[in-house]
Amino acid sequence: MNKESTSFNIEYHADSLKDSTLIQLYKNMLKPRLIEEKMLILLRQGKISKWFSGIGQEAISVGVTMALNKDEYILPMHRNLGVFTTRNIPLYRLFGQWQGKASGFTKGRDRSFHFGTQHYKIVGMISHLGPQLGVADGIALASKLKNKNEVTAVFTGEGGTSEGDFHEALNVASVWKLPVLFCIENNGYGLSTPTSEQYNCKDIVDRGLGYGMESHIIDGNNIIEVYTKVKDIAERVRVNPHPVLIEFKTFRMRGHEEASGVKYVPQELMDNWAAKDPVINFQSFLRAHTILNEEDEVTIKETIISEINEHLDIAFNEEIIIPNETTELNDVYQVYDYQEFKNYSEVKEMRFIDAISNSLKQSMQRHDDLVIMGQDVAEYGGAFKITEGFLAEFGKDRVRNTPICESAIVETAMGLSIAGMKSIVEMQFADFVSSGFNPIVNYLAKSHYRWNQNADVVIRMPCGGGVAAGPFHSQTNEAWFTKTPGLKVVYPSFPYDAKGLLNTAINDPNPVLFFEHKGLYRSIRQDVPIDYYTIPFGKAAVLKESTVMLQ
Ligand SMILES: Cc1ncc(C[n+]2csc(CCOP(=O)(O)OP(=O)(O)O)c2C)c(N)n1
Repeated sequence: MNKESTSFNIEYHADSLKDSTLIQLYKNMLKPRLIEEKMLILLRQGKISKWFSGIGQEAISVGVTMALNKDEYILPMHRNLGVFTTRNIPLYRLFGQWQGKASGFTKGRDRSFHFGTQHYKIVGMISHLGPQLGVADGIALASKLKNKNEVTAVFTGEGGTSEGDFHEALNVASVWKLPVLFCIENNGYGLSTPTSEQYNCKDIVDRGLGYGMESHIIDGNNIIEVYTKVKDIAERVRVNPHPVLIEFKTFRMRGHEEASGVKYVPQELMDNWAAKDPVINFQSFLRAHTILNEEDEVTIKETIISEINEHLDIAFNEEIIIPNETTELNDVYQVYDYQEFKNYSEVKEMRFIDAISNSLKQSMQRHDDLVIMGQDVAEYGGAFKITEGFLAEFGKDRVRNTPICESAIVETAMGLSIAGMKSIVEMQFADFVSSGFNPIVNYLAKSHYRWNQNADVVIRMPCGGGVAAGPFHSQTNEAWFTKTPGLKVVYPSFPYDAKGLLNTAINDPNPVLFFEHKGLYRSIRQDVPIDYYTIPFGKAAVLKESTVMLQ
């Protein structure tokens, strides 16, 4: 039978798809719907405390996830339960996560969707919404540098598109031709804010034009359209890496979270969109085309419901976590097994700036997967010429000029780390780190504590003054970071220390802010080993011994 249909509220063109694929799409949409229905009951019974609903938006999560390969990263939001279930995460682990149990992914530290899992190639959001868009850039950059022919899909709501992170991430992806699918779920409201108060253009994809980016509008309630179009886009992007902006038109059928309700949404809108329910319409379509009969429908539903109940039992019966201070503290940083290198012979007098440049060069030679990113660091050699000549030796892939977008570049560095690469970000001046502050203190600093994901990133911070450069080119702002758990802050005073400590910072898999006082760059000199060496963090150098006792 011809699998075309216009007799429903949604027009399906399913001729190119096998019946088995259609049934799988249906099952994958039904599962998050049934889980949510159960969660709403548990919420009313007081057995769970909060819920962010994606009811009515299942076709987007499921269609995108099924269009991607298992090894390709997806960065979902709070309404994308279908991403997690379609990647087949055992349900008890998801329930355990929401109940703060050990079978979840964050050791009970965040009972929400704020987690990732390398096993399922899912990188969950942080509350601040926008930063994950730049993280997707980093994952896609790693894929491109390693010629993996993979795409990365990242989600945001239309509300999130108002954040600077969105614009920075799109711009970087476009300039660097990164294989990212930016998936915007335009569901009408950001909490209580309607689209008319969120942006002032007809469609959000119109913005793609400004970034020189391929863009599409897709009916987000039509599972066939989502799946087939995203599949086609992903296939093209794998062979020809470039970013694509996709706006999925859909609607948020419940409150922002359950407690806040939908009083501010006109009833007519709710009714119109209820008629376009992605699960009910697709089910009717499958039934009308005898791809699904009543008996199968009942069996599928019962199977999912018993799976949900069985896994809920496991999660509810799991002991609660008794917090333990040592475990909490130990998880803030990834354990780093410091490796000492001190077999050097020859020394050479170096200025502070030469010692840093020398460390960067030797580290680039040692670590094939190390990338340097910053404004004007390539041909120009950086504002202080520290990376002069690097482009010729290491090439444009690894020595990367960036647009002026501190947030997106810090986020890209995080993405590189998720994909197993190392990076150094040069802040042109430490003062400008304020434009990349959020991802540093909320993403890089907290990832290991949240879900065991390290941020193998060094952020170089040329700081300090003494040259009458005013309050925007001379701050010594290390105190902004020393109070944030999860970061390491290093601030050397001598050329010998600068080289050894920077080498250690680059080897350390944790995020390190490396402060370089500009007043020292060309004013002090010291004998520094020519060979590679390291100095451990947190151990004072003995500069002078004394026998005089202080009273
Ligand atoms: C930086 C930041 N500001 C505000 C919030 C509070 N907040 C959480 S979700 C949300 C609405 C998001 O709307 P949208 O991006 O359209 O996604 P939707 O919830 O509609 O799926 C707001 C305002 C936040 N989490 N982060």
